[in-house]
Amino acid sequence: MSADLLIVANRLPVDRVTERDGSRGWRRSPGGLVTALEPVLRANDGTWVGWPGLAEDGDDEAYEPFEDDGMKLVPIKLDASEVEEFYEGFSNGTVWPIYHDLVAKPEFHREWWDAYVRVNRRFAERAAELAAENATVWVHDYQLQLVPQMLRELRPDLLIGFYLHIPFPPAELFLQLPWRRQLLEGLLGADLVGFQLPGGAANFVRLVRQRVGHKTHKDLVYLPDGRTVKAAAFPISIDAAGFEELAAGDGVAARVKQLREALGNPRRIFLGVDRLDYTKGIYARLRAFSELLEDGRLDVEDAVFVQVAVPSRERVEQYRILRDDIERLVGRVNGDHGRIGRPAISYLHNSVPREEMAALYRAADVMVVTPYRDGMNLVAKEYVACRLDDDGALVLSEFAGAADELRQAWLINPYDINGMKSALVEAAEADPKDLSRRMRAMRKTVRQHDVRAWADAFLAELSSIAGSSHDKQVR
Ligand code: GDG
Repeated sequence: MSADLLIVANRLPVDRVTERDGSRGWRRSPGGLVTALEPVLRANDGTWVGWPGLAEDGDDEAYEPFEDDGMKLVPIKLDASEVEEFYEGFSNGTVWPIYHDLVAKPEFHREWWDAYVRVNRRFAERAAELAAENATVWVHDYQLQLVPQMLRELRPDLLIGFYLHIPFPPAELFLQLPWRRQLLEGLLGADLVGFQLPGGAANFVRLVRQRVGHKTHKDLVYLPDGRTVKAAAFPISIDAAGFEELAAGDGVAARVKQLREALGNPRRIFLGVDRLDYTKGIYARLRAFSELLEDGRLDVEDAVFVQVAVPSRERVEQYRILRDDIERLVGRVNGDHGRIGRPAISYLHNSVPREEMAALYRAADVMVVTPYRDGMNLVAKEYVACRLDDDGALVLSEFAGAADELRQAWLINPYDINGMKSALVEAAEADPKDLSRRMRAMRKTVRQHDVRAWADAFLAELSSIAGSSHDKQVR
């Protein structure tokens, strides 16, 4: 197998499942990234390299390369200690909190770092084996920041792009990392390093200049070996047309009615949908809502908050503590304010199918997205795409990447509970004309900048770099 385009990401776009008859198979895990990359992969006879999400379990067949609906997939094996040290440890216990403004305290463990290096090398070696001569390799996200450099050492002929889905922090935070220099050098193995926002790209270039000592000019880094690395922003998006189509389905419309009825036909439904993560600000938003009930500015007779909290990283202690805190709060608020058959907060600790997501988006009068820091936040864009009648209100944190584009949302500071409370009330009581003006503008933005445009822009920039270095060689 030799590929002209290789996607290297921590996770494969499929989950391992056990069928009723006991046989093992794969199920496509739906997500924006697969939707964006699938057509590009098909057109270029591409291959996706990633971890299938299992701690090694003796199911050897799970690690054989295979095809799923025309996509070539190559699984990478992690053993149980690597899942703990590389994935839960260094990726989610060290890098994740530092890159998200230290919302939680990061831990530094040298054995976590060793596992991170080891697993990154495994990904790089596998990619080096699979890539055709002069192929393009697109590496994704914070779990694999060393892969670009490792891969370049093995295969200098490749064109390498890297995309970071989460924020890239300012120097003051990044410099805490004992392995800061190795991480910067790892990323510099790429020809193009993509970020969600221009601020992330600027943070990266500044750090490279100040800490690694390379010359830089605007978004370019000049390496001593003559190579140039470009750092630029490519804000990610969603399959807008796909969501519109889903939301327009008959089943979804019927489900919206059922949902409203099941909630007691309240005048206003507030909605939050997030992975249960401390960066998402779930606790603060539920507290703001509960204070509005206490203050009498909202009443359970006409307002309900639906919160879907998708289980995430459940073996990491901070995530377990967060879950307990949120669930204690939900219990208290429902105990204090709920009535029989009318909870104040309808809380689900579960993931829901895509159609149900679309129905929830359509049913919600106010979508509440309040992260303390978020690379982009696709939920905000999905809500907008599903508002086929140009109604509904979006309350959105200034600290989500999406706030750069969705300017017509009610933008809030999630640390300011009073400000958040006022925005929730204003959004719930807004004039329909105002809502429609705002939503029309946001829908236009999301439609114009969908996930295909994102992938095309990144890959076009990467191939223009190939073009210019080729010119240099020819001259
Ligand atoms: C990272 C960055 C950046 C959620 N619950 C269910 C479900 N979802 C889907 C949503 C959405 C996705 O998961 C979540 O994406 P977000 O962007 O909101 O957040 P992260 O998971 O933190 O993603 C983020 C993103 O990468 C992309 O670059 O935007 O900033 O942190 O698509 O719809 N889907 C289904 N059931 C659920 O219960 N089917």
